Order: sequence, then structure tokens, then C-alpha cells
Amino acid sequence: MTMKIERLHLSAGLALAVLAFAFMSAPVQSQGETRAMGEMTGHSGTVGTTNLSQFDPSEYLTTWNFNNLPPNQRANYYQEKALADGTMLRQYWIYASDDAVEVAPGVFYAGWAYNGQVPGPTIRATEGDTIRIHFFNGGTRAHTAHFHGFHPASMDGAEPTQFVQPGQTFTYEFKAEPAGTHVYHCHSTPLKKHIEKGLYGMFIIDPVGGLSPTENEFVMLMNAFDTDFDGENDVYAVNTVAFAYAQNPIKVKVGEKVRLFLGNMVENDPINSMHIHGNFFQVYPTGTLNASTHYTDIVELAQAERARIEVQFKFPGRYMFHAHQTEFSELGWMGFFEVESNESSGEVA
Ligand SMILES: [Cu+2]
Repeated sequence: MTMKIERLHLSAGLALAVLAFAFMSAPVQSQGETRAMGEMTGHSGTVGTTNLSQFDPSEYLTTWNFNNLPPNQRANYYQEKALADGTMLRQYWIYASDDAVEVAPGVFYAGWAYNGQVPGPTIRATEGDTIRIHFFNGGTRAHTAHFHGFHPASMDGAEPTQFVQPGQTFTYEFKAEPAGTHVYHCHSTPLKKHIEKGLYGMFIIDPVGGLSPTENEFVMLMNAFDTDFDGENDVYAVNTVAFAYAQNPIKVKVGEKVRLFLGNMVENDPINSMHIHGNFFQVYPTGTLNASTHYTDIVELAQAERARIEVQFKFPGRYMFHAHQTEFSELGWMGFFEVESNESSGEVA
């Protein structure tokens, strides 16, 4: 893996650093001019910055139903209407296209994206709502939008007869159920290629009455990119950009409940994980039952598996989170929570 990055680095002049964690016994393995930064910081990282104007991982954390857009723009992609039975009709305008995705500073992946971003837009509803997806294929291959959850076979988007050809549209409609932490993705063939290229997103269904109150909700989709197309991933991340939350830590406060909607859409590797330092958390597999099954500091997820995680930090400070497949963390899947004191005095313990 290191060799591959090195080749990429040398051939394209790209500045992706692959450096060992300071706490690991292995010597620092760095390349060229990236060595100096690694020795200064002692952590894995990248040199330079990623252009976040197309996709900002920090913004993605709390964006669902296009709530990051001003109302006049938002209406182009999302409209909601209360129905007589108390549920909502939620309509989405989703398109597929061929898009370059910057996964590390200067490293552009030739991806396929929903609405120009990887992961695609997060869709969030309450159980029983009507989801209507107006799907347009603006890409160069046949694509679909296949949702996990209950739906009629005609809405599955997985049969060859259901593949939406370039320039064509299809409207998916179904009830949002069951409540849980789900995903959607393209189900065109070859499936592996259509997923690894970036056609996936999070689909969150809240139970009627909502989840328990919390101060923070964050969407985290673990993904990876085979930037030299040899069948092995070169860059790993949560939310696409390598080390995004190492450069811009996620800010929370001591004692606040932090809810993570975590999914794994990594291709080429059968399993992925998330470990949070200095803490233990509750795990709700697939988010379907309102009962935690694990109180742990690591959760493993197979391909397309999801979990809702709830965590509270006891102490202020900076807490690392990363895949405990340590190779993945060194190649980008590592970040930090920046936990601030919750005292109104602002005094830090
Ligand atoms: Cu596709």
C-alpha cells in the first residue's frame, strides 16, 4: 500500500503523506518532502489543503435534506409537504454524474457522484413518510438509486430492466421504513465498480416521535478510493477527504450527547471499524431497535453495514478517532473530537 502511494506520489507529483502514528513502534515511513511535516506533527497527515468548495466534510456532518442550502436553492433539490395523515411527503431531486472528487490535497479521483458529491446527499425522514426521488442520470453509464429499507420490487433499482440509462429519469416512491440508519447506493452492474466510484449516501429514518434529544448529530460514512485502479484502496476516509477531521477537529462539549450515524461503504476491503480514544460508547446496530447492544470503544462494520452510536465525553481535550485497521487510519481514516469544557465559566479542567 505504501509502495502504491509512493508511486502515485512520484508519478503525479502529489503530496499525500503516509506517516506512522507517533505511538506505534514502527519507524516513520515517509516520502520526499512530506517527511519533515510528519516528524514535526508526529501524526499521519497530508501536506497542503483540500479545496472544500465542492464538498466540505465538516458541513456534511450535519447536512440532511439539503439543509445547508438557502431556501430558494434548497427548493431545487428538496421539498416537503405535510399530509392529512400527519406524515410528510418528502421529494428529492437527485442526479448522477461523472465527477472528479478531491480525496486528499491534489489527489483527484475520477468518481461518479450523486448531486456532484461523494457521499451523496443525506436523506432523512420519519418512519411512515413518503419518499419520492426524482432521479436523473446525467452520467455516462447506466445508474440507479437503490435504497435499503422496505419498498415494492418495482422500486428496487437492482434489476437490469430498472437501470436508468444516461439522459433518462426515473421516479422512486416508497414509504420510509423501518426506522434506522440506512444507506442508498447505485445498483447498476458491475455493482462493485458503481459503489466504489462514489454512488452512495446515508438514508436516516427517525422513529415516530423522534430519537432521544441530543446536542450533536453527525453523519459519518466510511469510504475509500482506489486512486490508481489496481483493485486496492489507496486513500481511506470518513466522509471522503483523508484526515479531514484531523485538520478540522469536530467540536463538542463535555457531557453532551454525541450521536453518530455511522456507515461503511468501503469496497475492496471486507471490513472497517471505528475506535474512539479515551471513551466508551453505546452501539445500536443498524439503528433499528432503540436498545444498545454493545458498550464498547470499537465498532466493526462490514460492507454497507451501519450503526447508530451515542457517546459522551467525560473530559475536555482532543480525542482521536480512527479505523482500528491501522493501515486504513494511516491512509486517511483518522480524525479528532475537540472536546471543550461545558462550564459556563469557560474554565477548562
Ligand atoms: Cu451506477
